Amino acid sequence: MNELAISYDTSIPNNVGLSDDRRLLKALQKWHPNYLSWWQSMGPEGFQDSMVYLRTAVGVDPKGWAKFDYVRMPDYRWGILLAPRDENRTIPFGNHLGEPVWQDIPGEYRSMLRRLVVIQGDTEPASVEQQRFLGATAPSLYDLRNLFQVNVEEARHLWAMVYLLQKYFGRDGREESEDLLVRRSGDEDKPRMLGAFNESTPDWLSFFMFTYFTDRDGKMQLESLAQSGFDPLARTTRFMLTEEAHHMFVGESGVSRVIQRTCEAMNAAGISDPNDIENIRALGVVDLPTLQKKANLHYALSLDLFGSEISTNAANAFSAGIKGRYHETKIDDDHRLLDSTYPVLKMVDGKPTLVDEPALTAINMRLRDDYTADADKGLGRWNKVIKKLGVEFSFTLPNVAFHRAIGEFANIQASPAGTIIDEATWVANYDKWLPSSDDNLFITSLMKPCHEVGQYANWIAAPKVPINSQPGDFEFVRIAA
Ligand code: BYC
Ligand code: FE
Ligand code: FE
Repeated sequence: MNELAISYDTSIPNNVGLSDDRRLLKALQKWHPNYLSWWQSMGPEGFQDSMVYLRTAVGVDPKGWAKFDYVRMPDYRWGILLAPRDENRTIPFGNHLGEPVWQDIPGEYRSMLRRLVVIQGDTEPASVEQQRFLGATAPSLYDLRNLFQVNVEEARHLWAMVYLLQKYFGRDGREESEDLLVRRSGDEDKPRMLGAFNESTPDWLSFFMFTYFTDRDGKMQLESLAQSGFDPLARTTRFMLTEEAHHMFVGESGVSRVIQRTCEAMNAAGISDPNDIENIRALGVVDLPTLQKKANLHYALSLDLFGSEISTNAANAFSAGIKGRYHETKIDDDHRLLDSTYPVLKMVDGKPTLVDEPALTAINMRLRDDYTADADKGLGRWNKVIKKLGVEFSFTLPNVAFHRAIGEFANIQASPAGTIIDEATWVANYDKWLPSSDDNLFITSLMKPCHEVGQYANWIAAPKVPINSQPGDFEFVRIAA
């Protein structure tokens, strides 16, 4: 079988030989209508009959894996695609270091793997649910198309995890697959599993911040799972990462375009003080301090997705060879972490302090540090846009102790600068650090659809980067009447 090509000989495009595995094919075909009814009821609201200029994966060859064409979203070909198999691959870390990777699940690690696959799978449809009302207020057809591109691909990521569950976890896997369609983002009785995926994504600034910060947690987690000794998981997540890059691009370029528009409007109006909020807002653009507050919120929510700084779950998954570290094979150490340490930020005598801890239990902390470094780079690029336009302002990531719900800092309050503060100080200041109800009202007031070809809402600049060489005035969505 040519793993680089996709077969279309069943209703589910795939490069996993589905037509030779009747049992699995049957299980997936049984799940498929339930999936479609989830998409119809919880996927993008409206636009289901519109023709959207979408990228569809048609192979896994890094040199050319996608084609672009107009598709109605319900007709999108959600496929099962795994990166090509490397016959000589060995487990790159943990107690089984150097052994050939597993093509099947070792019995002793079954429940650990199942939990990780289910958690990963849960986040994908959750994000689609969170974003389902955004189409109505899209600032352009270009942005509308990008939203739907992200949505169909997150839904494909659900397929990726459901494939693993149904192929390798038997009856349990089939039950978990059904449950993935039952939980709902933000639902009181059946919420999604992780905190950030039960928050709402009420406006386009949230969407851009989410795809910048939260999809980047996705990248880090998928990179760690891409190292897995369970080869089907590694290969699945590797291909997901190919799609993931676009999601973070949508976030980074989206925020960048908002910044650009704000600075240009300030310059045109002769406003130099970025804190002259009232006059800046009167121009119908988003003041930079409000964007910083949005970034504070989404960064803090995303940090929570790394779990506790010290975690035996993470240590066990590493030792078992199930979940590695970011760029595991490029790290210069023993890849077993038997007696090394890692500096962990902990509360000591009421102050955040770096303490050396066994590296094995500090895996989550390490990944979170790698995430922070990765996330910080985009802020540097945003700041360049501001500087170039001559405005004096720069974005900074808040301290990791700020506004946390998981781990060392869950029970304290800290300022964005990282000073531990009492409850009264927090209450007196949080509207300065996080979007206030006034800020949200203002943002909501800007969220009017701009669905004219080649037009962009006043608060966002036209894009610089085309989609598949199509410029900003291309008809990215043909909206059905
Ligand atoms: N919310 O040992 P601990 C993506 C629970 S995003 C609620 O500290 P562990 C995407 C934890 O479950 C990537 N509960 O943590 C992005 C545990 O509970 P149990 C998604 C939380 O297990 C955008 C207890 O606290 N993928 O793809 O080392 C759009 C103690 O846990 C949270 C993954 O996350 C929380 N935030 O690490 C679309 C990869 N944090 O089991 C998609 C798979 C912790 O004791 N998941 N808890 O009842 C994992 O690797 C790990 O489960 C976590 C947590 C990193 C999430
Ligand atoms: Fe995803
Ligand atoms: Fe994503």
